[in-house]
Amino acid sequence: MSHIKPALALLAVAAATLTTLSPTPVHAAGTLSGAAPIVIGHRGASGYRPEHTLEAYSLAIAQGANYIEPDLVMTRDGELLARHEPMLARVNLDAAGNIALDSNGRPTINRTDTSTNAWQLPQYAARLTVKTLDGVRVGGWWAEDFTAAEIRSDIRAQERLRDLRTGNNAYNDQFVIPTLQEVINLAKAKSIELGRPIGVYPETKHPTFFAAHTQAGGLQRMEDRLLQTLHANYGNNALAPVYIQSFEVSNLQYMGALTNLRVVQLLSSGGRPYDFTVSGDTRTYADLATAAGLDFINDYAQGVGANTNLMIPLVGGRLGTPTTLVADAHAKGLEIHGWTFRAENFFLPNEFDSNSDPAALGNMTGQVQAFLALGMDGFFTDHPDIGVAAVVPEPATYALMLLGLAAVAGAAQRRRGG
Ligand SMILES: [Ca+2]
Ligand SMILES: [Ca+2]
Repeated sequence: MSHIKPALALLAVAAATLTTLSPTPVHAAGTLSGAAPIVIGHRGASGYRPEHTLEAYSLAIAQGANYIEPDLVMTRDGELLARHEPMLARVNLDAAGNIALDSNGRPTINRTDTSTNAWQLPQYAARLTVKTLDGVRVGGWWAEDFTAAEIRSDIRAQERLRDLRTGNNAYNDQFVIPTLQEVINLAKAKSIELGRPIGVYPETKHPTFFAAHTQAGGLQRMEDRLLQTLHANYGNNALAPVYIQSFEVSNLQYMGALTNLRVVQLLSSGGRPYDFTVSGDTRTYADLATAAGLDFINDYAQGVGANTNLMIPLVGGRLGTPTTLVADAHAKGLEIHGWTFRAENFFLPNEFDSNSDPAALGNMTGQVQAFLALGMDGFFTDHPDIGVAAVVPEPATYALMLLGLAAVAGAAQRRRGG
C-alpha cells in the first residue's frame, strides 16, 4: 500500500501544523485520516427497533449515523436480504443435536437468535431443518430455503433480544425483511434529503456456507451479486461511501481484487476465520491482529473491524490496559472500526453501568470515548444517538477532515493512475 504513504506524510504535516494552532488535543486527531470518527448504525438503530429493518436503519440515520450496516444472507433464488443470520428463526437442540421439544411436543425457539415470525407460520412449519453451519449443528427456518417473494410477503421482523429489549417487542410482526437494494435506496434517498452522505457497510454472512448454497443451486455467488449491486449503485469507486466487511478472509481477497470499494477484515476476540478452518490455515484472529497479520490484511483490505476486546481487553468485567492494535493498524495505513457498542448495562463494561438492571441504559458515552482516545476511526453501535453525541468534533477537527479527504482523494487518484 505504498500509495498511502504520501497521504500519510501530508497528514503528518497537517497534524503538526494544526497542533501548533490548536493546543487542545482532540480525540479525532488520532484517526488515520484526521477526520472525525464515523458512527455506524449496527443493524440500524437496533437498540430501539427490530434489527435489519428499514425502520431500524431510518432511525439510525435520523439519529445522525454516518453509515448503516446490513448483514447479508441469501434466499433460495439468490436474492440478498438483510438479516443477521441465515436462520430466520432458530430453535433449541437437545444434547444429541436434534430438535428439542417441549411438553406439548413443540420446538422451542432460541430467544436471542430469532429475528422473525417464521416459527409462528403454519404454512412453513415443515421447513424447520437442522443443518451444519460453520461446523455447528443449528436448527431453524433458513433464508436459503425460502424464495425472496415468500419471505417478503409472509415473514415479518421480530425483536431478536426479546427478553432484554422488551419495549421493542411492540414492533414485532410489522416490518418487512429488506433487500440490499432497498437498504441502498434508503441511504441514497436520505443522503439527498438530509444533505449529508449516508453510507452502507454490508457484511457477507457465512461466505463458505453460502458458497455451497450458490454452487448447489447454480446461482451467482454471493460476492459477485454484492459487487454487481454496489457497483451499479455507486460505481467502482474508492471514494464511494461503502465498506464491505467479512469475518472470513478468502472472500474478501476475492472481492478486494475485483473492486476499488473499501474492504474491511473483521477480527473477532477468539477463534479463527471459518475458511481458514476449512483450508487448514492454523492462524487465529489473534494472529491476524499482530503486526505480521496486519501486513497480510493490508494486501487486500483498507481496514479492520475489531472486537472491542482486541483494543481494550476486559479484566474482571471492566476495561483493562489498551493494546497497541489501533496504533499498529494505523502504522500500516489501515483504518480500524470497533464493535459493538451497546448502551445496556448488560453489555457495558461494569464501570459504566448505571445500576444492577441489565436492560437499563448506562454510560455508553464513557465507554466510546475510552476507545476514541486511542484513535479508533469509527464504531458500530446499536445506539447511534448516544454514539453521535459521544463524538464531539472541535473546530480543528473540521480542518483535519478537509485535509484528510484531500489526502484520500490524492491516494485514490494515484491508485487509479498506478
Ligand atoms: Ca454485522
Ligand atoms: Ca455491565
